[in-house]
Amino acid sequence: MSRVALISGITGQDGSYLSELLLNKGYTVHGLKRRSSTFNTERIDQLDVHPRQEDARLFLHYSDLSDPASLSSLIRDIRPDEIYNLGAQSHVRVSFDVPGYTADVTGLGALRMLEAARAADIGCRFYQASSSEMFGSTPPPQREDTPFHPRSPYACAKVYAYWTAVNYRESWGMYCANGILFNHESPRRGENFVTRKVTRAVARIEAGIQDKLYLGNLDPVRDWGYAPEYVEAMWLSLQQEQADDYVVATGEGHTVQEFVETAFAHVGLDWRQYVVTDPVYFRPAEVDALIGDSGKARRALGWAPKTHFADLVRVMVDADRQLLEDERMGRLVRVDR
Ligand code: NAP
Ligand code: F7E
Repeated sequence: MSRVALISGITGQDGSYLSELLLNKGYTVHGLKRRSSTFNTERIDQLDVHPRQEDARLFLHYSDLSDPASLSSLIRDIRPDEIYNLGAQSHVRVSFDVPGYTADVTGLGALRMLEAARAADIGCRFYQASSSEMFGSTPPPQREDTPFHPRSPYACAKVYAYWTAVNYRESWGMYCANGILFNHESPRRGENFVTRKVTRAVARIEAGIQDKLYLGNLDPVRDWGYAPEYVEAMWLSLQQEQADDYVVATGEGHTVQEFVETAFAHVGLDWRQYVVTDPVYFRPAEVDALIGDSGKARRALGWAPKTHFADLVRVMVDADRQLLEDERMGRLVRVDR
């Protein structure tokens, strides 16, 4: 019998890679997709398994993390072995503009998923996509026992979701695992996160269709890893005898400016000629430095990052160059995004 997984956030960066991973492992995958006025399945369209096909193993369902009734019936009907809660309003800067919505979806959404799973009483395992943003202003290196000091509505919501998952483990004996994920990126990263904003701009500037790149604070340090490797850690976290919480990180820190320099240098351009500071991208409270110690995940899960900073930047810039070329040639299928 094929194992069954339910993924919230299946249309996002991580959801798309996790779907591929689980389908390759033989799982039947159900994804929770929210209603939007434009198509939002671009990242999983290449999986293209139509539910009418006899061998279909990928199914999408309309639901929403703000709608407890729909979550309950979904979990009751699907009876998943594993639930991955990746859905969130995940943009830190935006969370200052929509704090209530962020708390509802990113924080309470996790509670709603957990409560629906508990009520269904099906013994499923639960993964919560927690964030290094929870450490906020606590200096690096950060690991599982580092105190949280969140600096945004997003980070506060993630702290709530983190402790709720721990609480369901301790109170109800449910298998709940938190991944404390440090920044992870890929060609599928949303276009308004800094890495993708930069790599997309580099490709467009090289092609002569953009002349400036407006950015905020270039000083923060981030620990940037490669998203397909981080979804491996998610799956591994649910395959252990005991549920636990794990930092997932490369252990390498780089400033935003270093990312910018490396990306422009990859196509032979000097970033100083193109980058303009725009305070609109500053945050009311910044997180200065996040660098994770993933020793526990390495020991317990046998997980280790493989892609390092310079390769990550190169992969992302080259993917955006390819994407522009595909668009120019009128190619419609972009399976690598
Ligand atoms: P992402 O690309 O922004 O994807 C977020 C997903 O959540 C999308 O599928 C989105 O749907 C969905 N979503 C948003 N609001 C929802 C709602 N009300 N109901 C149901 N689904 C909703 O994020 P990601 O980078 O893949 O990250 C996955 C998870 O890991 C998130 O929880 C994020 O906070 C967390 N995380 C990410 C990082 C990172 O560096 N990437 C680091 C730490 C933690 P649409 O496609 O319709 O927008
Ligand atoms: O910003 C600075 C910005 O938005 C990184 C999410 O996946 O990782 C992500 O959150 C840094 C910040 O990611 C711009 O001020 C400068 O210091 O790419 P970001 P993030 O805030 O680190 C964590 C772990 C998550 O959990 C989140 O879900 O870059 N920065 N100029 C900029 N950032 C953006 N977005 N845009 C700029 O123009």
